[in-house]
Amino acid sequence: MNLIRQLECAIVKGNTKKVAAITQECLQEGIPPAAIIEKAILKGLAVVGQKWKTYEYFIPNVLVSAMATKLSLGTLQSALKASPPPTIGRAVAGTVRGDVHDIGKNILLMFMESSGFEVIDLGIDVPPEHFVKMVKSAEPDLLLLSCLYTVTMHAMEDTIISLRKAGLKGKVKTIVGGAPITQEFADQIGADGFGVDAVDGVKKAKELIEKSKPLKHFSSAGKRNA
Ligand code: B12
Repeated sequence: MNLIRQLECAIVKGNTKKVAAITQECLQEGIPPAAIIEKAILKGLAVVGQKWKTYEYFIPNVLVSAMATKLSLGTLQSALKASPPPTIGRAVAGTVRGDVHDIGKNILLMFMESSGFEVIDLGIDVPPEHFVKMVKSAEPDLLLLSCLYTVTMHAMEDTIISLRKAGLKGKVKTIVGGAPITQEFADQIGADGFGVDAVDGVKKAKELIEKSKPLKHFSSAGKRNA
């Protein structure tokens, strides 16, 4: 069985003992991290999702697969951090209130970091007021909101409303994403951008940074003045 297929199986089976070593072997073979994510990790997770739908897997099975995914992503992240590109912007990110899914967000953040974004990850189940607090203190260019559970989609809108109430809506660009999110929903809640996947998310992030560049002023200490 080739390495990519081995990694996919390790994700599906939740093989937390072997997954990091197989990921390392993939890297040593020269397989790019993006290909490892797409061809092994995302494929494995799709199989997990299917098995859950057909009642072959239950929450504990999904949890071990999620744990294996985190170990694999951690190995990829260490490799990517070894040669960081120049910083092009700062982003605050999190999974919205009520939602604990973070695999997709973590993949997006890895892609963001390897594309030159400084990322402040607030984790999962983040209430709107915490996003607001962090936008005030960290002064990011972008706020990245993730959501996977349809029941929590309204928390994205709540977050954007809270930003507006705090007078921050025009100061930070908001990008939303996650399996149930669409461009239509993003427009409806007043987000500045939507990314269908991690690659598209980085593309949208770069576009928004490009557009807002002329408006930004930095002091010599690198802090934004306006
Ligand atoms: C793994 C998983 C879990 C794990 C999560 C572990 C973790 N650390 O994330 C656990 C077991 C904890 C879990 C719990 C639950 N889950 Co769950 N879970 C899944 C599963 C199998 C895979 C999700 C996943 O990681 N996909 C892979 C990632 C990479 O995809 P992604 O998140 O969409 O991300 C990509 C893009 O969307 C995008 N993206 C994501 N975020 C962002 C943000 C921005 C800004 C941008 C630009 C892009 C972007 O980029 C990513 C990479 O390309 C799915 C099934 C499936 N087929 O998706 C169910 C699924 C999402 N879960 C589901 C449910 C119902 C639950 C529970 C309610 C179950 C329960 N009864 O308790 C709880 C939720 C509790 C809560 N309050 O959140 C349902 C949701 C249905 C719905 N109506 O919304 C699904 C669809 C399963 C199903 N078919 O029923 N779950």
